[in-house]
Amino acid sequence: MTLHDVFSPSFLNDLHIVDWGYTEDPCPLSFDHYDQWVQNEGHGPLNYLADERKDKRADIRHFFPEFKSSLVFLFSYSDKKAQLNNFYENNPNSNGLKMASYALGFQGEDYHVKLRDGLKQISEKVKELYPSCLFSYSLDIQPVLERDLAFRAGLGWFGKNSMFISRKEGSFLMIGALFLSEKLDIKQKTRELDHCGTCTRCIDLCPTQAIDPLSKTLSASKCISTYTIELFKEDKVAPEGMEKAQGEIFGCDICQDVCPWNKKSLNAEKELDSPLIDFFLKRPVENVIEDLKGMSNREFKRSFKGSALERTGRRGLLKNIEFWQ
Ligand code: B12
Ligand code: SF4
Ligand code: SF4
Repeated sequence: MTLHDVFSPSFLNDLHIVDWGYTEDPCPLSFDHYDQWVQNEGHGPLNYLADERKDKRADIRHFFPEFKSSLVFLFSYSDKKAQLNNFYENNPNSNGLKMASYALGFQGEDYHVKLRDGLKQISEKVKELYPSCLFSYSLDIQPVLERDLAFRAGLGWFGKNSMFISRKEGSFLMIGALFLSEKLDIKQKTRELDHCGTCTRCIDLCPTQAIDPLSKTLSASKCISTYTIELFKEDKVAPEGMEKAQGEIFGCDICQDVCPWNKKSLNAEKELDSPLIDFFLKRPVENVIEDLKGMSNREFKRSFKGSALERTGRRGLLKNIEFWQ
């Protein structure tokens, strides 16, 4: 039995994994690129990218000293993206507000929890083959440059919109990785080339002009995603140009929606059924606001527990929705 047998298509499919790769390289190729971005204040209000955790990202061994190898996984939510587009375009009850599609992926559960469980299941399988192996993992919040890690594992490239793109799967993907204290008997994939070519759609169509085409990074303070997910208080000023966007109340998918690499992987087979849609996207906006105002923070937490929206909270969402009134 090898790892390739363990990672059968049905096992991976159940965990929403559409591709995976392997690398033994603990150091990002683009740390200097990231460091320069921080020096240029690209991180804006996201202080956790610029404080003492910045240098930790230079080497996975700062985070997991036993590191010898990593298995990197691409978790897709493009099915939900397709259903959400279908809802916006065809459902007469759509109130015009929009939500980042990852919030609806993975059965509507916060991916930090849902995909962590998936990574745990995988580590248990790997442990059957490598019983003395130690494990750690990275899934968004750890001090790891995950796009670079996925690049080192040969799974895709960095688009000009700074998204990590897979030729086969597009960019509606989350990246999750397991770190192991042993090397595995797996051949590393060849690193991917840049396939953006002369396209500039994401740069041209970002409403707030947040993308720097040369460095393929964003100015986080100009990005709607920062404003609508990371800034929780009502007194924050929205980025200039946000009024040209499309009703975003949690995250922003625009620079992915316009990317040609996302066209072929989207296929809406089923209707979207989600309590987040029912509450936020189907009712008159005044009713949504009224209900959020009438709730306590605790009631909000209880109603949306386990979803990605819990992070931004009641006040943050009210700030975002009122922007569109
Ligand atoms: C901070 C953060 C944000 C910030 C800043 C985003 C940014 N682009 O920097 C904000 C809040 C804006 C944000 C928004 C979103 N985010 Co976010 N975010 C992160 C986080 C926590 C850190 C990213 C970071 O370090 N940024 C600093 C920049 C400089 O680094 P970077 O983005 O990794 O980019 C690298 C490449 O650009 C590379 N590079 C560019 N050119 C070249 C050329 C060469 C030759 C080389 C070698 C490298 C290279 O160098 C950079 C440094 O390594 C990661 C999770 C993680 N731990 O990595 C998730 C992550 C990037 N986010 C993710 C997602 C899904 C989103 C959103 C789509 C959510 C939404 N719908 O609103 C948006 C997308 C916005 C966008 N276009 O990037 C996913 C992206 C998956 C993917 N397919 O790329 C990640 C990886 C989380 C995860 N575990 O899946 N995010
Ligand atoms: S997520 Fe939205 S605001 Fe941010 S860079 Fe992409 S299009 Fe621009
Ligand atoms: S829209 Fe064009 S330039 Fe932007 S990431 Fe996609 S292919 Fe690259």
